[in-house]
Amino acid sequence: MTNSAFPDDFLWGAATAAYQIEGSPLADGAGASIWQRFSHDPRLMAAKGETGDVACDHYNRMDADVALMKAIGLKAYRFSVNWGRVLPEGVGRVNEPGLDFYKKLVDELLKHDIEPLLTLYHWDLPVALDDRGGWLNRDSADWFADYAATMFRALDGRVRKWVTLNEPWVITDGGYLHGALAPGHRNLFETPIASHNLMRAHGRAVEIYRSEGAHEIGLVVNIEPKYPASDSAADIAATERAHAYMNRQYLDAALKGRYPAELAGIFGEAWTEWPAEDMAQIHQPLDFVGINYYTRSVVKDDPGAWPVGAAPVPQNATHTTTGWEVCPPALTDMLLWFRDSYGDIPVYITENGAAFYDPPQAGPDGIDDPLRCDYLRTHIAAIGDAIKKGVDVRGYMVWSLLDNLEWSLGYSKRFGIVHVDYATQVRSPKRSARFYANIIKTNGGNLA
Ligand code: PNW
Repeated sequence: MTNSAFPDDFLWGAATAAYQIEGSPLADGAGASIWQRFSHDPRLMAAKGETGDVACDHYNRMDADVALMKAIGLKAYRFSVNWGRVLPEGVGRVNEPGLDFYKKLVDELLKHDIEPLLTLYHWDLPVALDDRGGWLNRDSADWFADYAATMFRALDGRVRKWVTLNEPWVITDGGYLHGALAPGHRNLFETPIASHNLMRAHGRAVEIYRSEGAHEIGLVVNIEPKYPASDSAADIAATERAHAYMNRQYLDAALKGRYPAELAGIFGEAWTEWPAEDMAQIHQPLDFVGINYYTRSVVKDDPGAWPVGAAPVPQNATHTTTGWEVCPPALTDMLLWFRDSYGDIPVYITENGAAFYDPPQAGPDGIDDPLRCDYLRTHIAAIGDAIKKGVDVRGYMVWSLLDNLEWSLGYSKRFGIVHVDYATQVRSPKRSARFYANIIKTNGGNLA
């Protein structure tokens, strides 16, 4: 069976993030990040004692890792920059050795004909800025704009696709509401403030890009489509609230210049109506939107499920080891919803993938991971269905190239298409890497 849905220049790639793979977080003059502090605090880190100190040692193995990307046939690589490597105090002085690491990475990618997608903020805020209030400080939008301008001046042209933020919802829900992610706060009142300043930072960076840069810039959001558990009015209203909180909060702000009306009810006295100038600042034209898709959620009304009043209803389906339901058709639905709600803006699937229990030992053909192969096949087919229905999807980045530090859950959650033995740092492509290589080679034409 062939699937001709994918355009010839479709960008097949893989994604990672700095703190999850690089290691050497303080090397060569880098300033510490909030993930350095969080992972070293046993009260905060669920996987106690697991840190990004070494991770995949990518900081020292970058050349070999790019060669691995080439061997798989990747056309694109999405990575993030650790802000504090470049600006150890978060603002001001540039640390050239830190910036050099990313210049060399981009050179190496281009040398191998792999298109870089650079994410400016994948969660590692410099502690020097967290000590000044981090994302709760209104000045954070200016700090981020200065950092972004430094990166644009260093790399625009060689990097042609820029991402401001990765997943503002996860940053604030995990980092400021529930405390599961850095900086580990649990404060309803802080949450909408941090969200709003992140979006102001996004808007400022895009605005600066229009004067400093010449290519494309966008925002990456995680979208988890919400389905009602029944057709009762209460469950449908709960579904709308969950959807507004998790999915529309950031897309409506960036693409429509307003927050969903539901947020005032969800946050109650913690909600503020923000000035119109702020909303105009956030509402910048974007060249693309990156969407990270992992799962959907079926929800029911539950007043006890604070603060949204919507509780997930477990489904009889395959689940990943992070507890996420595998549901490819929801990815097609979501892409159609995105186009119908926000218009014909180009979309990249900037993350999609799954953690499963892989066999610990490689067989003669490497690590056999049939569930991950099936996950990739069915989700890529779901994207093909959306393209056939007219959604302008331009690329797909599997999460992740390598097994890596799954944030507070540590190293046991393996998302890689390449296995990493953390004791030896040996990389072994899994069957899914070969499977994906074949998808790339046939431009998605062989999904059987
Ligand atoms: C993303 N959720 O995080 C991140 O961008 C990656 O760094 C991470 O490793 C990957 O997905 C796998 O988790 C998410 O609860 C974390 O909906 C949580 C959610 C979504 C994405």
